[in-house]
Amino acid sequence: MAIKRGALVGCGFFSRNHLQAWRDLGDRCAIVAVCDLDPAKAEGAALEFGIPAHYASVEEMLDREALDFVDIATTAPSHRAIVEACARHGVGAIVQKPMAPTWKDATALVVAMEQAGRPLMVHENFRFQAPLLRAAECLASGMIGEPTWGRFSFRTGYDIYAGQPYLAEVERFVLLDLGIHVLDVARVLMGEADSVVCRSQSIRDGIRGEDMATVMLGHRGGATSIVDVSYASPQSPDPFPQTLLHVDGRKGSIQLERDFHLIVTTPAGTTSESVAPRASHWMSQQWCLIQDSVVTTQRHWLDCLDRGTEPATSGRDNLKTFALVEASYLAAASGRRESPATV
Ligand code: NAD
Ligand code: 89V
Repeated sequence: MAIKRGALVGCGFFSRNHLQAWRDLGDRCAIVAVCDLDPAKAEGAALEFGIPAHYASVEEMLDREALDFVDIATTAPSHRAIVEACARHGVGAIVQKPMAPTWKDATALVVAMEQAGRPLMVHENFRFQAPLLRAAECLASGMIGEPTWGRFSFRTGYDIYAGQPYLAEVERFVLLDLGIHVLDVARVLMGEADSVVCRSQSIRDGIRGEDMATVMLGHRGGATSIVDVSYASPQSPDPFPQTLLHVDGRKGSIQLERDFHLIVTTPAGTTSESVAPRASHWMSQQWCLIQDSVVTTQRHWLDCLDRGTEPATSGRDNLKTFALVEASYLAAASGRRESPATV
């Protein structure tokens, strides 16, 4: 397969993980340009990662570079315009979550890429985390039978505002930033949901949006699940950034506990295994769960480009997760059970 030529837009906090991961995948792709509205950030990333070109304008980059894909690591308000620019230039894109700040923008950017006939993947990396891949594999094997109930929980007091200060300013906060990851995991493990109940809370002083939310999903097969997310849960030790889960099935259960401890109960007995992520030299102890999943996510994108197949977290697929976020906001406001939009 030919080496894929990519460009990264948005050289901020999280982009380093993307650039490190593309470097790990360097036998399959080359990042040939970076872009940031702040030219110093673009130049700094280009220098550090040995990337030949840097730009302050996406349009200029798309005009000048011959690209197989663009990796969009900017924050959500810019995603629609950048994806639409990629669509106009006939270039595929992988875009960070959340795909957009609103349902309207999210659907528009998916349609733009579909009309251009180019691939679009959302960089939704939680379902690609090693422990969650293993839990999904156990469930899919049928060893605990059909899932009947699940709890997917991400609660932390970790100071996320230090790295991502913009999160304090957003009106739609924890459901869109973090709930979107965990709702996606619930979809993958339990199947599609057709009813949503939600309560949200704003706990921390000085933030604009909600930093705690509890969602109850009714899944089409009859199962129920709880997705609870919180950035306002001080604790020690803090499991950040682990998602913990418990799934009951007709024949057993799966529990993912702190420190990557997976416990599976089946009619044959109970087993436990460590499902820790792989850590490589550029990863930090705290973030390696996520950093390792960035490599897995980006590898999946390259696999799909090479094979011409639809990514598991395509724009169209991620709209189904986005619909759960929208329904959660609606349910929190109305106090009623809401139905997610059909995608
Ligand atoms: P950031 O603000 O640190 O960086 C974003 C960069 O994009 C900035 O340097 C900004 O100048 C640049 N930018 C904005 N609009 C642009 C445009 N139109 N053209 C070129 N450059 C532009 O943000 P961040 O914390 O790195 O987050 C980026 C994205 O990554 C967000 O969507 C966030 O939700 C996501 N994120 C995902 C994870 C994860 O685990 N999946 C973790 C952290 C952040
Ligand atoms: O995914 C995110 O954007 C991050 C974090 C992993 C900390 O939740 O906010």
